[in-house]
Amino acid sequence: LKRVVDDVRSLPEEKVPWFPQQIKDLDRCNMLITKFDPDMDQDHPGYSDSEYRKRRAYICELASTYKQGDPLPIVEYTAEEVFTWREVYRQLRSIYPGLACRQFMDGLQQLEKECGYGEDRIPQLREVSAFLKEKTGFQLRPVAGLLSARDFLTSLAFRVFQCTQYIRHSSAPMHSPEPDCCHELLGHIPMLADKEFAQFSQEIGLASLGASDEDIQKLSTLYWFTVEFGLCKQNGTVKAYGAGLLSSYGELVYALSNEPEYKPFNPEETAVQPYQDQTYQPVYFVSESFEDAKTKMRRYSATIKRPFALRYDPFTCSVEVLDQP
Ligand code: TIH
Ligand code: FE2
Repeated sequence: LKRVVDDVRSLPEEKVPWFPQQIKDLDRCNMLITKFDPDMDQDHPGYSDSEYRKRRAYICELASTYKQGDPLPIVEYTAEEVFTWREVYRQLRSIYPGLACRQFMDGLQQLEKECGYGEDRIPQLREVSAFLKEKTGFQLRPVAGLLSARDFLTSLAFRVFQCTQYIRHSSAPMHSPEPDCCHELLGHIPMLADKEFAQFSQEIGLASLGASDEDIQKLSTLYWFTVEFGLCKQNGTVKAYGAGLLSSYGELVYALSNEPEYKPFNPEETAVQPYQDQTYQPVYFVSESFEDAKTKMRRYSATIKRPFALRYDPFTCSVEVLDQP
């Protein structure tokens, strides 16, 4: 017999890490990693640009004070910022047709038609969030920088995608080691407009709720090699669906050249593949199709041991915890 429990901490089992059960609990999931901070990292292209750092601090402040349900902040981008965006958009747009997967192209075309995507302006998170909500139920939330893996994955369980709102430094438009609005808007958003991909993303999120640190590590590695750097076969050719590729001209071209190593996507193996996040990946995982990736991922998630079952209720945007003695 299953029983709905109000708070997972009341379960008799020892030490289940806290996790949000309602969408507004995401206000507590904001642990940042200061890895690529232009204020701390001497190798950041914006490190010696005080104007850039001031701008980043301002935009990050908007995210830090954001609460679930607030209207998303509007940023008036400067001419220099729009210039960087234009550069990124123009270059990437020209190579997408041969290298990006079908689902990405569909999403991008809809965004260009219905959501003001183009090289002349940087789309606002607020309008993009409204667009996605209608397509797949995903909504956006502003974030001040790189989140901890647990907090980032957790939000996916609620179909919430955490987005940075600042832009990369103008000196390095073709690749950034950290997320920025080009990465979110060009890499992630078109994919999140696809129903099947949205479901795939939410399932990774649900698998992460209350998981051990070790399982979080594996799930975030799986996330890395699929949602960020995944490749898949389509009509006999390999295409990119990972957002980290689709927002970096340099790495997109490299990933689909014959330089890097390809391995077939297989969650058990992929989950323990070491990765680095400073530059291009030496290895990518290729799945036979989206359907294939989803099925394999689902099978893998089912092996993560937990003393309870979870059910997501889309009407209340909350997670029910089912006790199973
Ligand atoms: N490398 C990506 C880009 O240049 O847009 C950004 C990131 C992807 C994954 C982590 S950071
Ligand atoms: Fe990303």
